[in-house]
Amino acid sequence: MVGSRIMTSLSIDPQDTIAAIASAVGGGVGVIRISGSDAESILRRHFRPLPITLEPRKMIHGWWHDQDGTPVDEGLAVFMAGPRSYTGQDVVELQLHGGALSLTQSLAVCLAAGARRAEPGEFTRRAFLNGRMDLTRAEAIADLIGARTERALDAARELLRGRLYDLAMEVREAILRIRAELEVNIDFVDEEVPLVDPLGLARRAEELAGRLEELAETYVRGRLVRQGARVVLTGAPNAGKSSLFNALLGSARAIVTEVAGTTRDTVEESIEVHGVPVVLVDTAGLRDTPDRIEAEGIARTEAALATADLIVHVEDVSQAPLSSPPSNGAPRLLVASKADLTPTRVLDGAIAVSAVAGTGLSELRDAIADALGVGELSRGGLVIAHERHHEALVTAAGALRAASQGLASAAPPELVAVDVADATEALGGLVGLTTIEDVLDRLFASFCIGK
Ligand SMILES: Nc1nc2c(ncn2[C@@H]2O[C@H](COP(=O)(O)OP(=O)(O)OP(=O)(O)O)[C@@H](O)[C@H]2O)c(=O)[nH]1
Ligand SMILES: [Mg+2]
Repeated sequence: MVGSRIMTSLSIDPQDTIAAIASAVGGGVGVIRISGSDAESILRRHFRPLPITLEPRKMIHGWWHDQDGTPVDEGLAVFMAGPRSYTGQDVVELQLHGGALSLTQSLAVCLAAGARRAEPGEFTRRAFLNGRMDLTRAEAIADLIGARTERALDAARELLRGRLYDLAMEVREAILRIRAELEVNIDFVDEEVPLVDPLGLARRAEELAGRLEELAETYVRGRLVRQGARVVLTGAPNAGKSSLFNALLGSARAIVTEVAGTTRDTVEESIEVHGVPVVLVDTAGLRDTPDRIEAEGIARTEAALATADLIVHVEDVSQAPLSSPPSNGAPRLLVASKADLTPTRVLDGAIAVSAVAGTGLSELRDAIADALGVGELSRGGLVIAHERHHEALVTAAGALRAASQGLASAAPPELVAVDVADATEALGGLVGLTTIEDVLDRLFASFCIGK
């Protein structure tokens, strides 16, 4: 069956040679990366001058030439012999000038020489398949590149340092020991060999489940830190949404006027709230209107609400009530705006904010973080930021709890062994000891090309 073959990290990736532009184009220096058995011969054919014997990891200065021998660009080349390279194969990296057109021409030379254009994440996939890194570290590399806040970067670094890998392997070892002791009870049940105390094993399984569950609980924060959240501002026309949007952003991005119905289109900007990347969305005030443009804006507000992780509903308490907060199932915060003016009414549970005076903004940020479930994010420390990791931890912990219950209630050891094996397998899958191929397809598809 295509796409569901079980593979292990021992399977060696195909030897065909891949190439890609590995840097963001337009910078001063551009990097082309080539990996595979032809990497060295492509370098020999197209880079001059080159010494007779290439010293691995030593930079050489020269010119990159096309198939007719015409110089394409000047730069540096480095050869890394497999298996001591990023992918575990022979790798060549060229540092050329970063222009989009010249890099594209230089890459075309590699393709004409027989290399294939690399798929997104294909270099890292090869690194994983060749045992250069486990699956969690491969994911860390994409996280590191994509991190939008310092907290997200911290989380990616911890993953890249192998913190999750080490913990998963340590717990897996402990489970394998339980499994071995359980085997004694299965194999020697009718003999004179002393059996292992099932209650002791139950306690150990429970303790391991607790460790995994504690880590799994960090997913609420970790997911937010990695993926961010959408916070949508709503309220009646003139409530002060755009003013608040600008105040949170720290710049006059959205148009503010005293005319009700100023904001037509939704406006989005990224801010950071307690380490979480937040996309803040300003919307058109909700009301019945004959104006076709404003009505289209209101339709867009409704579309924005459908994707909100949190709604911040703004009410001008210097005016009579004009609107009630929309509901779409997302959590809601109430803001009493224009706190510098004399309020005409009290809004229970609302955070008083003045966009003009700048008061109440830090309370609002705290409340947004609380409502999203961020809590106080401490620096460092391992947090679970991937659904795949969360699922594996929850599965392993659940299987351990089941094993523990079985042991405590004197269930047949053969049945307990099944749960123990499930827990081992979940942790093995987490680090990539055994991996389904379509998991790899999905995982590496989210990478950028050249990585
Ligand atoms: N005094 C005072 N006036 C404010 C404050 N916030 C907004 N305003 C005024 O209220 C009016 C409407 O503000 P906007 O931010 O455009 O309101 P809005 O909710 O975006 O309105 P629409 O886009 O029309 O839906 C403007 O005249 C603002 O100057 C505030 O904190 N204090
Ligand atoms: Mg507005």
